[in-house]
Amino acid sequence: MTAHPVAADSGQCPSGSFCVWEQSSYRGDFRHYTSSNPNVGDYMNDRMTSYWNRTGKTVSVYEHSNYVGCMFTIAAGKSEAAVASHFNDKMTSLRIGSGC
Ligand SMILES: [Ca+2]
Repeated sequence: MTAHPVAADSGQCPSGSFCVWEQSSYRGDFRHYTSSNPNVGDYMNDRMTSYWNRTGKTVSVYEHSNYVGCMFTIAAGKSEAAVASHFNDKMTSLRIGSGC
């Protein structure tokens, strides 16, 4: 085990994107989004565990498709190495540029 703080790879997560990883600490399967997405699709559906918001805007994430079931709002620049357990592996849609 290491005590080093974990940080997302800025090379993997481009500026201007909302980045999502399937594992904690910005690891595992990865997608990044530059616009709102009403259904992230099978690859990332119900899998988000860590994220980094590099859009420069507020992002909101939802448990269901079409922005139904607000989970939480993410400020510009914020990242989390692991979302709260009750939000883990649930995100299905995301909105860039607005909270919920
Ligand atoms: Ca879901």
